[in-house]
Amino acid sequence: MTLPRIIIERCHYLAECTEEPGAITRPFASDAMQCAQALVGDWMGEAGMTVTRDNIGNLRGRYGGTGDATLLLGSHIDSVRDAGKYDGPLGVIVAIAAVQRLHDADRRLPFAIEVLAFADEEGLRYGSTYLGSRAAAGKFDPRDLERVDAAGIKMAEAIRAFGGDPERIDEDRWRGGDLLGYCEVHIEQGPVLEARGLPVGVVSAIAGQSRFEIEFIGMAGHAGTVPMDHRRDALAGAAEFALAAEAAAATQHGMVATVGKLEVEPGVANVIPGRSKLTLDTRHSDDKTRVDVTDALLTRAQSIAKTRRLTVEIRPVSENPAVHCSPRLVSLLTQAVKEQRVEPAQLPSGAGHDAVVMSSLADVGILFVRCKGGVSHNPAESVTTEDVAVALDVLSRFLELLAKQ
Ligand code: HGY
Ligand code: MN
Ligand code: MN
Repeated sequence: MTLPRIIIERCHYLAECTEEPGAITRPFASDAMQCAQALVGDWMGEAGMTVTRDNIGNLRGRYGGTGDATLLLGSHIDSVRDAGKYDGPLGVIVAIAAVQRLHDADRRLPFAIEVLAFADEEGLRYGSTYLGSRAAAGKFDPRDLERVDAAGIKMAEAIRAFGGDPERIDEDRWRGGDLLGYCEVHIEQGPVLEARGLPVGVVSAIAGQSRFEIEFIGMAGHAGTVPMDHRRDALAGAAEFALAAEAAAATQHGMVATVGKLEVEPGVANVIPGRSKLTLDTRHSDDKTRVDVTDALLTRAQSIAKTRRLTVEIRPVSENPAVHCSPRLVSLLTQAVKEQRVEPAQLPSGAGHDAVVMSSLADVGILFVRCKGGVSHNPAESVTTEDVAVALDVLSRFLELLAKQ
């Protein structure tokens, strides 16, 4: 079986590691993650890598070189709920395959390669993004250890149960000497490459992202007896806010705003909702635009609460400024794409990636792979073996070009 075919097969194997039979849901520090790491660890070993797991739970495969510097490759192997097979895993498995090629040819490059399978990029379990890459980049916020999941389990406990030591996450930061950069292969999760008939593209920049938790507090009451003008309906407030977020984003080219999660209490048909908790995710490639629209939305939340006689609590969850990929890595990736006789397209990423955090540690580059209909965060996510073959050849060529520098 060819390596590209093996890559696709491995993404399918990894999809079996889930907390929800019939769907792909692989949260941070879960049994599903243990299952995935057992597979990825084996594949790293087969490619001649030494495999370690750090305290936050990242899996790290190292393939030595003849020089002291290291190139980092990788992506994440956690998922959103009811995810696709490729968001994250494709990048890790293509990176392992590129090392496999070197190992099979008994080749060592003038630098080491370390493949990082990050433990939590999506933030599904604890709401905070990039836990794995933050630990590796020395940007982990210990206050996150206090976060509690839906089952009431603190992050510190989850890390301990998973085999890590929450007191020693600081030791996960990269201490391996000079870095040549961090390069991530990832599905595009958008429609551009498909529209242009291209198998791969090189990412120019990653949009900035703000994430908030917003809670509206009103008054639970009897659905049959409280007149409409006496109500303090927390869900109606949240609904008005969600539509305001949609409208605000629509007025700014390139802006997106999403209310992705909404919890309602007590969540009973004949009770006026007393509390509603929602998430707000705003993004734009220009940080000032993102911050201005987001600030206006938070002010709108206050005015909605005032008009509806609600109280509102606004809690920041995370903020990541826009990140520009390294011109050096962009140019090497572009050269490698050209050598596959593919038109080298450059495009921005609306999705966040571990490269956002890794950019604090090293130059970053991302190679996008076309995905069908641009669909992602959805079980319908799909790529072709042919496009994966191009991506693998581009990555292999990128390694050679880097070795020549
Ligand atoms: O939300 C994102 O952009 C990424 O999938 N974590
Ligand atoms: Mn994702
Ligand atoms: Mn991803």
